[in-house]
Amino acid sequence: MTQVQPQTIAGQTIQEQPVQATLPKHISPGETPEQHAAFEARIAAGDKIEPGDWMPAEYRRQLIRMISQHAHSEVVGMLPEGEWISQAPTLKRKTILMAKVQDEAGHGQYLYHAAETLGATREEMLEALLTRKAKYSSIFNYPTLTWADVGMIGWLVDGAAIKNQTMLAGCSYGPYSRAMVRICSEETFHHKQGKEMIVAYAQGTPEQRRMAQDALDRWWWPAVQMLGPHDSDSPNTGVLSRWGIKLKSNDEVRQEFVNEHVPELLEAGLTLPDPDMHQNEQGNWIHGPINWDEFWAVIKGEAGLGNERLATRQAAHDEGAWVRDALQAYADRQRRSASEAAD
Ligand code: BYC
Repeated sequence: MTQVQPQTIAGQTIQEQPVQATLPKHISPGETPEQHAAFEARIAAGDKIEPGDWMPAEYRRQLIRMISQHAHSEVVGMLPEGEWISQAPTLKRKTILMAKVQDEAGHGQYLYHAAETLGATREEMLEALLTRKAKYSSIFNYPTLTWADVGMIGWLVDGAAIKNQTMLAGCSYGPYSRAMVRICSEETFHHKQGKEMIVAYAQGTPEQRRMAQDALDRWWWPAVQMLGPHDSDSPNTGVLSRWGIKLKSNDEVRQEFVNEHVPELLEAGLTLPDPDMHQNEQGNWIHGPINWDEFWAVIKGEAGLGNERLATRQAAHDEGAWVRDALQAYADRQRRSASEAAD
């Protein structure tokens, strides 16, 4: 508490009430620095924070924001590839793609459950998605124009996602960290099948090579953007790093992604759509400037397919209402039978 000296105003002595010293932004009203210190000591010791544990309100809010947006990305992320299931060129490619798209639905489920452990309801999260209060990954607002886009999504988008999610597997919140371990092992299969497909086309007929290069030309920059704004423009990284949610910054993860993928794409005989790309003395591949205006326009739905994606999700949500009603009626009946049996 700050001690306040009495003041004399218009001849009267005013004894002001002691005022609460301003607390840092990450400490919410009602929380004490001591509670925060104990919480941060647990994180420093490598403990996982579990659902029933005390946690700062801002830690909870940040996790709900991030995990629910991650869940939305998995679910909306089914749309660009899902469009190609009926047009896959062979039975083998079709079964792989079906398995991949089903995996993404499963990832959405694990993640919605992880966010529910923090007190968010499924209804609130879906409402936030459908009314644009919550974001989902910019990458899924790009169209899949040819079959090669399916392979390029596996190679680049899942490749970028693995870099980010391997880091999140070590995060301080138990349910998110454990979901990431399982998701990453499935993403590894997605990444391998995408790379195998594109390498085959890059070494195939001239038409296949053209298709692979065209897919790289369109997906490279969105994949680089997907890992988030530069650290200098990333308002959430500070507090997420402080609390062991993000163990690496956006630019660090992006550098890992670029370092792994550039040599592999070049080895496949493809050309990066970035005239500034070069390797520096430390061995890092350095990319040219990123078009952040495009990134934000795509997120806001001013460019790309954001409006169509949300309309598709809204239609699926409306058409699925009877399933949710039926599940609710079944759960109510089970509860009634259980309570009648107990009487
Ligand atoms: N798109 O302070 P920042 C998959 C927002 S799906 C849209 O750096 P943060 C797959 C950000 O939300 C895998 N918005 O944020 C599925 C924030 O706005 P709000 C998707 C973005 O959280 C199907 C603002 O920009 N992975 O693998 O520290 C098929 C400032 O950013 C984007 C995840 O979701 C973006 N790309 O860091 C195939 C991973 N980037 O929320 C594959 C979980 C930033 O304050 N999420 N924004 O309004 C994360 O790791 C982090 O949230 C991010 C951003 C690295 C993405």
